[in-house]
Amino acid sequence: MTLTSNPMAEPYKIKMVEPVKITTREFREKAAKEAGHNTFLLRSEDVYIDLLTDSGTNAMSESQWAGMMLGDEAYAGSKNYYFLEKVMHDCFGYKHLVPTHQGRGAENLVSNALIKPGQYVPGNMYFTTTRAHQELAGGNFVDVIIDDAHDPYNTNPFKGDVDLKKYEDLIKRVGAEQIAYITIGVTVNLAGGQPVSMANLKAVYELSQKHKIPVILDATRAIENAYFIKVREKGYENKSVREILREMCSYSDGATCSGKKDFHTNIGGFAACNDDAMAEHMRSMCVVYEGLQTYGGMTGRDMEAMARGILEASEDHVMAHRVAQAEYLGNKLIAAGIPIVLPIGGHGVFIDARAFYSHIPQEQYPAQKLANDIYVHSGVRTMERGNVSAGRCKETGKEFFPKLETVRVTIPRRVYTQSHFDVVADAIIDLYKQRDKAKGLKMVFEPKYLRFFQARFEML
Ligand code: PLI
Repeated sequence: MTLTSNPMAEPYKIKMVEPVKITTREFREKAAKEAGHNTFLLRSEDVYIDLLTDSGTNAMSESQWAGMMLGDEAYAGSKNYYFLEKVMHDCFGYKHLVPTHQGRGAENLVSNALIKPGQYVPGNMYFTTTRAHQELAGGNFVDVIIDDAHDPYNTNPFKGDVDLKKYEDLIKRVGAEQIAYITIGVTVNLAGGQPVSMANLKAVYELSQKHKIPVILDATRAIENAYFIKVREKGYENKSVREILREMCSYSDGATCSGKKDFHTNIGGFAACNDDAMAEHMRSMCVVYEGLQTYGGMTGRDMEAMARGILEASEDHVMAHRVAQAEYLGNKLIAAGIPIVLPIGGHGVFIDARAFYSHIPQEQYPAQKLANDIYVHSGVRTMERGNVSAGRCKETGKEFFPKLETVRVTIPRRVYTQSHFDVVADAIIDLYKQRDKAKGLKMVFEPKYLRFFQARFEML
């Protein structure tokens, strides 16, 4: 291993800074009300420390910025596309690359290529945009993650694993030909950033091959997952993150990927696969929805930054630092008795809002309220990942009431330092001491799709 003795010490130095605004509680109360108590509707300039998401909020390196100056902005056949294609092939191993504007563009292409209306799409817990595209294409999502994933305090190191029995039962119940494909999120965002083991990926692939069911990875945070395999799964400790990543992808037929996370970029994504016919279908959809098949909604400079970012992020010490930051924040909260999802995830810390605000029923959106309160208390922005994010059942129209009702304290890459995390931890700990005073919310505006982005609430 090439890790420094303290992985928490930043493996970079700071060359440019962005000032942040410090506001009063009164200011933030007004801002929160105007935003309908939804942190997605706050203005970024009114936020002190922005831990809403790690999506597109990363700091690029000097190499990435230098690469931006080498953008070949040709409509067709940009040299940056061919570089990205080579890097994707070397690191992920898939034969075909279809670039997209971001991850959900790729999800649209894959869903359209593989789903026939009425078919089932099993997955290891849903992700919001992924399930939305599967449903829009006429598919029915079925959760086949292990039960441990729904228990915030279960410390299984690979809580993202697929439950093979649940998967096999689905195959028996509906027939393999009624299953469009299986999606495997690596890592599983809504379970708390939990990884999938190599043994499980291999077993799922073998079972799927037996039944001719394609396996599609959601490779959005696959590099993080590869790092977790390195440090948690026996036999992988001496392999590099890049070697592990290649092996993970070898147990799949294709992938969707948001380029806005692991790759240290601010925009972009791709779909990838090995099958020629699937690639052809996705390319023809790409030109309709994304852009030409050699840019898919990205500029040449975006593709260059992404390719360089993939190479950077897949270095062992880079992921070690990232995971150490999440652990630092998580361990501070655990030490103060704050209920968080265990083990601490890769891209952030997930607070168990049902335990934090145990007096607020789930129909009054405790996680939404906690995200609101953290902002009002400290200027720190986080995100609800619970009942609001889960939405409603397509058939019954009823809310899902997921077991995990969390607030995600998400860590953008290379943006914040240890003292920022101290401020965040202190704010959450302080709020926990006054938790009994909090009241729930009622939803007063609910959009049709992906409601958590735009829903509005009033205080009860
Ligand atoms: O935001 P996109 O369209 O580039 O990617 C969608 C997407 C797909 N899969 C997973 C696991 C995601 O986490 C994801 C986006 N996540 C966001 C925006 C987040 O805040 O986690």
